[in-house]
Amino acid sequence: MKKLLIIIPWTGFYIDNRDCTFASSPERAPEGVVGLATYLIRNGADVRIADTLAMLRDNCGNVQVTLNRLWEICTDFRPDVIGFSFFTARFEYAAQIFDDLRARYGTSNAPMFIAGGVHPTLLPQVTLQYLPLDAVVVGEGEYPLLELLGGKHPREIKGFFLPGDTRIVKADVVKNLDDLPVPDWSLIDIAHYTQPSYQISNTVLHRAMPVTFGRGCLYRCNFCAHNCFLQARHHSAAYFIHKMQQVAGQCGIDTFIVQDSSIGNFADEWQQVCRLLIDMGSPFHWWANLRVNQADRQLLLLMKQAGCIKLFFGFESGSPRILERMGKRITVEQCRRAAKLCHEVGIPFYTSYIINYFGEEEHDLQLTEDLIRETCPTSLSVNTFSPIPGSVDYENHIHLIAPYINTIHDWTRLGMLAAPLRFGNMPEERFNYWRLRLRSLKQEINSHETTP
Ligand code: B12
Ligand code: SF4
Repeated sequence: MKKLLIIIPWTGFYIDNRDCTFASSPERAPEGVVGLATYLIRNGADVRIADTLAMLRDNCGNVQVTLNRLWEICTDFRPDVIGFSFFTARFEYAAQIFDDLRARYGTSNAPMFIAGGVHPTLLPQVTLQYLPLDAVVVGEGEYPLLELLGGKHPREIKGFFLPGDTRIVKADVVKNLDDLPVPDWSLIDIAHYTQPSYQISNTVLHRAMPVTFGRGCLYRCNFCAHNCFLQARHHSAAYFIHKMQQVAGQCGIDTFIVQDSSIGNFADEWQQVCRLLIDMGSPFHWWANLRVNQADRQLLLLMKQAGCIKLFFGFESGSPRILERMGKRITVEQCRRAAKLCHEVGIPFYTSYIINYFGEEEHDLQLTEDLIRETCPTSLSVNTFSPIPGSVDYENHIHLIAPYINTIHDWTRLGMLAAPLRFGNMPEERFNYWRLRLRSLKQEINSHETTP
């Protein structure tokens, strides 16, 4: 079998950043890549992960030192294939690393260079335009990579997209997630990722690891790319409990981030998970995302008993008109009800909002402020809208975005939700006023999280 090195690119935040402490600026551990590598290894492949994000942090933001270290890994491991894994926010940094490696390898003895993940899947041609790779993989990586490492030519493998190709064929998805092994976290630096961090755990510090119950989402909100290629599926309850136990043992933690789109998408199965946890004496703390229309008292009571210490809701806007435009399929009344239930049941809850949406008026932002004040979440985040690749809004408004995309850095800005585009109906100074005003509510209300 061929040898594969998967590279996780860094993010711009850490470049030259000597001061960042883990508690203020951490990352969540990369479960997707670690799970993928574990699957390939269990099937006989020799795979390593070069987590340049953790490496750059350890090197106090020094890119050159990190690239030298990466080169040492390459010369020591001698991979046949180097695969980059990235979403749009890290496109630019994947290119930076690729350019460096290509120059170091020269033309002879270079491994095959490929890429996979959200961005190469959504935009294979754009990926190849900026990164002259040998191929990209469209869709889930498990099956195509196993075939490649087993010796098949990429042309014969479903999911591979090569330079010059015009037809995109997605790789087959893993239908039964229970067929996948539990991620082997020893493939990356466990100690690094289990440091307590505010970014990971918000207002109260926890040592927590991610754990995914299902892939994809049942919804398709216009601004979101969550189900861009991941068909919705989930583990069985028994497998998921086994996964939690294994990860807790491997990483020495008892707290989990259930990073699914919404655990309410699979409410019956999630209740089974909760009952199994309760039967075990609720040994773990965990938090998860939930859509407001899926919140009900019974579910919340059960989840609390099963170790749920907080919930995350996308309230998105206090304006019914804007919610409608977003295709979110929730109502302001459902937001109020979800908040009320959390207060009554005693589960801290975090809400997020999107501003700068199409046709937004100051009046809509006032309604969002009213909703925040009325529902009094434990904490909140206010995100500026950008139409990210993979979303309906990207597909429908590419003509508005295209003039602003001239370099690879512009792609990264778009992926970071930082495109310099205003979609609301108000002058820039009024938009800035509202952004600061809504964000400042976080300080006002963020004083009452209950620790478990
Ligand atoms: C967990 C997560 C995070 C974690 C990342 C943890 C980590 N280190 O991996 C955190 C919280 C840090 C994060 C941050 C952000 N995220 Co995020 N995140 C996710 C989430 C919810 C799950 C990712 C996941 O594990 N998926 C499941 C696994 C199985 O899929 P996967 O990782 O893509 O891997 C599979 C394939 O892609 C492929 N594959 C992956 N790598 C490779 C490599 C090779 C070589 C090959 C062949 C195949 C391959 O095989 C894998 C197994 O099947 C996704 C939603 C989603 N649907 O993916 C959003 C998502 C990726 N995030 C998104 C966004 C926008 C962001 C942020 C910009 C948000 C923000 N406001 O700041 C930031 C960017 C931060 C940064 N600077 O990089 C968008 C990306 C859209 C896009 N076009 O890029 C998504 C799709 C969510 C959404 N709602 O739209 N995110
Ligand atoms: S916003 Fe939430 S519910 Fe809507 S598509 Fe994205 S993950 Fe699914």
